[in-house]
Amino acid sequence: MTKNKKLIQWVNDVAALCEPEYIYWCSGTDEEFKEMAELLVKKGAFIKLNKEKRPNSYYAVSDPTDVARVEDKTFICSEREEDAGPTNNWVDPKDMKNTLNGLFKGSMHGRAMYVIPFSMGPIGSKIGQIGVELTDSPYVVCNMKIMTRMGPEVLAQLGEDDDFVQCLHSVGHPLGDNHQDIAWPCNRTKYIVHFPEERSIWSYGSGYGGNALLGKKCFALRIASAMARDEGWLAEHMLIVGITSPEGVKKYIAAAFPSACGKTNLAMLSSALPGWKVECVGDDIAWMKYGEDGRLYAINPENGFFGVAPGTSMKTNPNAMLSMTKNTIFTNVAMTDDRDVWWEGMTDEKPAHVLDWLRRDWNPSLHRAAAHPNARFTAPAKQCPVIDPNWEDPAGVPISAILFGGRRGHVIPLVHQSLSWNHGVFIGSMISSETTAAAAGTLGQLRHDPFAMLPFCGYNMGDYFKHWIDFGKKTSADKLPKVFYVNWFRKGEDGKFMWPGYGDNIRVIKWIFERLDGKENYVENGLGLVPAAGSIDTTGLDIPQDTMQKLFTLSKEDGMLEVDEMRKYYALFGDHLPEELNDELLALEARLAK
Ligand code: O2Y
Ligand code: MN
Repeated sequence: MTKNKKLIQWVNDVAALCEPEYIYWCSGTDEEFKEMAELLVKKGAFIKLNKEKRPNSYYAVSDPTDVARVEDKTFICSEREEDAGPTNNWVDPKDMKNTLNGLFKGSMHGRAMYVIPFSMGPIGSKIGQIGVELTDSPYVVCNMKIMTRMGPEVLAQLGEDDDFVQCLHSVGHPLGDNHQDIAWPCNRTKYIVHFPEERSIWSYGSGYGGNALLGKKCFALRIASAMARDEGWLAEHMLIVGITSPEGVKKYIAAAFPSACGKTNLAMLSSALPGWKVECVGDDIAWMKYGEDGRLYAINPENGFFGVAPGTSMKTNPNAMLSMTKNTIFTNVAMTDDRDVWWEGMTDEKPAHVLDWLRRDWNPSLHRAAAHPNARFTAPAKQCPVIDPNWEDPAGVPISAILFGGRRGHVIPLVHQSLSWNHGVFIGSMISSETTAAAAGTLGQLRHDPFAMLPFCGYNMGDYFKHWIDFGKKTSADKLPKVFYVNWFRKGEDGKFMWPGYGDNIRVIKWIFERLDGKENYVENGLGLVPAAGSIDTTGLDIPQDTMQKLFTLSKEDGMLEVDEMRKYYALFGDHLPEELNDELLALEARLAK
């Protein structure tokens, strides 16, 4: 157990509120995972997959109403509304606590309350943080075991008086005398609530993904971004990769893309260019602090991948496929007749029969998907064949470049480099992307997603921009990472993607690598520095030169429309918009007008 007084008090207070049948302190061992998984098998919540094909792996399907993050039910309840800002839902914290106390009262009746002590980041890392999740969901316990470092070592690290992030979760489905449990308990009423000043999270009604695995989006991004603002570091929605050139030079890159824009694919990229190697530190979240040498160091706070299954295959992401061969939980995919998993895009040929994610018989003649588009695999990061040797270095890895990107069919070039740090912050604030199935809501609509943090910033986005501007002043310009914007998704007149993407993205990374070494391989267009003609290595690629050219064209008219749109967007932030960003907008307008 623990001697931490705040933890003991909090566990007692929550137990008094939620009235669970008993309290269980998780050890985080492999044996516990197996016991918990077997319990879920008995409840009908897990199916054990074929042990010859997927050892120690399980299959779950959720309630059809509980399949994605619920952004409209996600709240940042800061003391002042202004501190949540115009991009977050806000309710007065006292009112929200009243609502939540009502909902959580007795919400764990008939269930265990699991205490999950977890570390985000290698235990003992100065960049890492500790949290404790209290949950009534054994599915969450199993997933947290994969996604975080969990168990008594964390409690030992915590000490008697240390603070930790309080993460309270209930599926909101108490069991009364006459109520049988169901495979995926949840509640139509959902609240994902953050109290940034208290560093606490209350999540009610959902058992799925980022709504329920509270170490991930709720803690590692929303609460951590507020901590990072207060303490002078960065908590970002970024993958981290190590890139080694054929000459054996290695550099680390962090990259922010909106949800389901291929972060996991880039994080594990298998290079189309001989001699180039990509190794994965993390696929979703980066925490970054300055080291004593003035450079920026990043850790992956997570211990596993919660990746999108549909579209993942041995062609698109072999390393992800190989990461999930064992010890993996699959949610909302389809199950084959020999108790393995399948999803759209996994194989060229579709299986003749599967059970779909709604447990219905499915065959290829039915014109509907067998897996939910946001179906997920939860797999240990250490199983990734290209996991970076330094991925658990408590000191982090030194970051040489930051990439921003989005899913943009038009206008935004394949790659461009910022002209300065402040201009880099400007292009991060400029990200907009077509929406995907990762969050509940309409698909395919263009929305602003600055720094890919729109759903994840735990405070006023205008202040977040300012934090980035100020952050760049804390070291010398030569030590700051260089900033780039990439767009793999530009389409031609025929509506097809012009760039092949996936393993060929290494060609763009190679250009970036050369820029980091100071190669003069660029020209200026209005947006920033773009590759000079012929400076992207297209060896072995069947791509016409005029397509390569079109990947970088920017008409004055399109550029000016972007400026107008950004001006409207910036107006949302009022006084909170740093003047440096307004200056960058005016400078862009002037460059385009030339
Ligand atoms: O959390 C979910 O339910 C799906 S969304 C997600 C999952 C893993 C990594 N990133 C995301 C995201 O929305 O960015
Ligand atoms: Mn993400």
